[in-house]
Amino acid sequence: MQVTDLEVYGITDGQRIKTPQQPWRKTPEWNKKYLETLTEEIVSFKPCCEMGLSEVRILMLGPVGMGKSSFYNTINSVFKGRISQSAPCGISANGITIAYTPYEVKVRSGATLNFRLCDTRGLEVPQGLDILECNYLLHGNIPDHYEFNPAASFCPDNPGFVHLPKVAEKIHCVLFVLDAASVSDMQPKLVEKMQIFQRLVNRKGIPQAVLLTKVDLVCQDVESNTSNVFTSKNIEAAVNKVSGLLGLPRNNILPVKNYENEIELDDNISILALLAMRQLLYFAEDYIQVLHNKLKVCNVSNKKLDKRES
Ligand SMILES: Nc1nc2c(ncn2[C@@H]2O[C@H](COP(=O)(O)OP(=O)(O)O)[C@@H](O)[C@H]2O)c(=O)[nH]1
Ligand SMILES: [Mg+2]
Repeated sequence: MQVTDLEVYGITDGQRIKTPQQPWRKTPEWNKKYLETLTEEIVSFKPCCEMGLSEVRILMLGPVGMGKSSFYNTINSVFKGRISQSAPCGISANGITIAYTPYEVKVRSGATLNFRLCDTRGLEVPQGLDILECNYLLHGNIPDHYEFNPAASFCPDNPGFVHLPKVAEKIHCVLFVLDAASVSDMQPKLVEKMQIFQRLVNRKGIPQAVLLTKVDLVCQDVESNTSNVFTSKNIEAAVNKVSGLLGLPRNNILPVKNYENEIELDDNISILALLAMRQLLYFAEDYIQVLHNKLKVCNVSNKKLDKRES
């Protein structure tokens, strides 16, 4: 007998149970304590105070309907302690989101957390956000709440163009949002557009990650319990696929299941969303550290130049 695939089952009380699979990404045990730990870490997140930066901006980019606005709603729900839908979401031909909105997240006491999830117009081909607009967004030139005009690109002549953006108005991490169900048959033109955007983000040295939404739609085990996400072969395959497609390390691909049908919070959905959120804050924090070090070097060399000139 040649064994090519072996699954081991145990029998308990006459029921057939499957032995647990090895996770493809390890995390501590998912329970209330872990949820509290993640929550506290995110609440206590503080970007570099030496640079006078009190909050970081994470820009969500991706095609319409992928779950960008829903991700903000999910994170906001976790901290609000109830399902919340402040960002309009749903399905519409050209997308429901047309404005640049840096959403804040508040805890129950009313305190605001030190990051903003920036929602914006979808990335469509041939329409949608264009590369120049993306550049202005990254650079902080586009004012908060600006409504994109599908008939004309944003340009420096637009009223409200921020000519000298502060570090706090720039983007500190880019989050490409894709849904797990559609990654296997993405339009080549769309992939190409995303890669062009990626090159721009890379050139600016801004960290990037991918949020892989709707994991409940590609695996029944995950649909029935979100905590199965890191043992699901389908989700692992989707993560590998996106990692190859966009040339990013696998730990930059963050699976989530957004709140969309639920009317009560679910600890497992919340834990997965917070794991993604914490990772994004780590990326932004590392970037700001690099910026800070660069500024220090620039200041030292400027001082040397000043001395030589005087
Ligand atoms: N099943 C499922 N549906 C989702 C998930 N995230 C978002 N959706 C649904 O996908 C649709 C589009 O979401 P939306 O947040 O408006 O996408 P956006 O255009 O990227 O902002 C909505 O009907 C959501 O309810 C998810 O994780 N699972
Ligand atoms: Mg939206």
